[in-house]
Amino acid sequence: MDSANILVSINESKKIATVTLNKPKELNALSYSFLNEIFEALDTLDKNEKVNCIILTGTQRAFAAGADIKALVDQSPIGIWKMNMYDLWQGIKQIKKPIIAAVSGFALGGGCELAMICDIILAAENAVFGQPEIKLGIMPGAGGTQRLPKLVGKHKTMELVLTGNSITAVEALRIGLVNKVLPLEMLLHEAETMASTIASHSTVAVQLAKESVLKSFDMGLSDGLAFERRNYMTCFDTSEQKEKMGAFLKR
Ligand code: DAK
Repeated sequence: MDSANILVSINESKKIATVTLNKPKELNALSYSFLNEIFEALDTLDKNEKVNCIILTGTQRAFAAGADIKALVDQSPIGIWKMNMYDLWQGIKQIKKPIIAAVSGFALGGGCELAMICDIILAAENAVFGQPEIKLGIMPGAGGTQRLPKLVGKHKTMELVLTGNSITAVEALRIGLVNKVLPLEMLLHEAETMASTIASHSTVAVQLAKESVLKSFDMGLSDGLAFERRNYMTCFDTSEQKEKMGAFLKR
């Protein structure tokens, strides 16, 4: 799971893991093989019972500067279809454990889309977000036109997607794209603190809550509420629910 391109560290006592994208020379450009490595690292951690929450981060200069343009320049539509990158994006979307993106430097194109697939985004002061695909004669292809409007609304999305201009971490916070902006040296510390808090809660409740929130993006309100109700009831089948409620009542 650990390779030169992807560094994985697990803190068993806190039940958190950190996945670091480590291709600094290319600003973590997302080739098919690199995205596959990212998916495999996340998928392995998703199956690891010693981990309850995952942090995804990059280098100081780049979270990820987008898809690898070298691998795209000569592509045909069928070539892109055969590359089947969509399955990898879908696979990352289906990770059950919460993922906190700790973004410093560039999060552009596919890099911004990768951050948006995560459940919480913490940004260092030097973070830069954007969907610059339009400048390359293409458009976002991994959720930029779908997730961004749900996070920041139609007009801001149009501005980002149609101008290709980037925004600072502070602007990303102002429009609701990120949760917090932190000094670079505090970024991982804050991510670890937040991940530890999440990881300390019932594993089942945390994963069912994540699943329920994500369903709100895909379902209408009535179906979403019915889905939520089932997941809510399932929590009552866990020992944690009995222990935590019992402990509260014994205080
Ligand atoms: N691809 C390949 N190489 C990249 C790269 C990228 N996206 N971004 C940077 N690099 C490489 C540069 O070529 C350079 O390599 P060398 O020349 O040193 O060998 C090295 O990283 C450092 O970059 P710069 O020299 O350019 O550094 P600067 O500080 O001057 O500029 C920058 C940093 C991030 C502003 C600039 O590098 C830049 O504009 N990069 C491109 C950003 C971009 O346009 N990103 C969007 C790419 S398109 C799909 C789903 C999604 C997508 C595609 C398919 N499917 C499901 C099929 C997504 C598409 C995209 O993301």
